[in-house]
Amino acid sequence: MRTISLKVKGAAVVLGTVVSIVAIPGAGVAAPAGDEAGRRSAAVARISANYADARPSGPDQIVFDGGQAGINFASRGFDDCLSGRVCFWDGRGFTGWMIWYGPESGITRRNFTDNGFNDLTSSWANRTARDARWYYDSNQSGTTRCMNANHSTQWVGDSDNDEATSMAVFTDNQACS
Ligand SMILES: [Ca+2]
Ligand SMILES: [Ca+2]
Repeated sequence: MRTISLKVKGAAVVLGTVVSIVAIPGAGVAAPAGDEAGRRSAAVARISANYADARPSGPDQIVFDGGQAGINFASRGFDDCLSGRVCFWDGRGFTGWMIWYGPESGITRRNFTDNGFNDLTSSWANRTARDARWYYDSNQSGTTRCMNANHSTQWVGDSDNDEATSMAVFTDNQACS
């Protein structure tokens, strides 16, 4: 009886630890919710002030170039990337900060350095009918990875993590593979 009781207790402790690990990171930052909201509003203010054509669009969003691009600072998942857009997330699994470009007909080449999103990408979605690429360096140079039309990846992998500096969207779905 005593042994069983101890085992149950041990299991409860382990379960409690697992729950804590899952609950704390949330968007990948071990900070209370209030601090996270403060960090987001500071980022909105900083990027709005420092980048051309940027303006706040709600507490957690910035749009650039009159709506041709934007950052959602509190993305919860893939569905935040609307159809017709190409999106890049700071976090794995389509979470955290998300920069988007669209609509499809208006996207060509972009430098993430123009939008305060340099070297952050950990997951992406190409929700257009056109192939696209992202690049390690500015102006579509350096190591590059294909983003096939209507594809996404939840994790770019250790070696490609936080490297993306520019991107391009092509005119059809045959440009890369
Ligand atoms: Ca990242
Ligand atoms: Ca880079």
